[in-house]
Amino acid sequence: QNYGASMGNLEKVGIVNKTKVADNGKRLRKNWSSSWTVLHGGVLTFYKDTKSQQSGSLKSAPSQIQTEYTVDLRRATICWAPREKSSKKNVLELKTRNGSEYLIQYDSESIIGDWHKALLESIRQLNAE
Ligand code: I3S
Repeated sequence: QNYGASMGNLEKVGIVNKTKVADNGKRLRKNWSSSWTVLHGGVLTFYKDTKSQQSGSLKSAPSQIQTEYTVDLRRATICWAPREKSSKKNVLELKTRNGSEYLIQYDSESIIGDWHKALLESIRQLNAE
């Protein structure tokens, strides 16, 4: 995969904190970690913990950077998480059509606000197709 060549089509990329909280409708125990995160073509991809990747090698080829979660945004919903979902600030709640749920968080309000807008826009475009 030529990462450089695909950059032109990227809708958004950055680091966020995330935890999966449900899988197929089943509650999961929270496990917050930071991830390189890519929004592209109606799919949100979280890559494995940036800390473990730094202790490995940042020089590793993109093919060696492991995907943690791939989230199909078709018929997903995104909103600010209700206060009871987390004690953290600036938390987004992403729910997929097949009953998976993720919390996405970043201390900077402008950064998480940009993710919110980008995810809303991506979901809106998928709904319009
Ligand atoms: O919703 P919870 O159970 O209060 O979530 C917290 C726990 O996941 C906690 O880990 P333990 O399961 O080891 O207690 C995490 O360290 C916290 O970050 C979680 O709460 P927040 O409010 O940070 O999402």
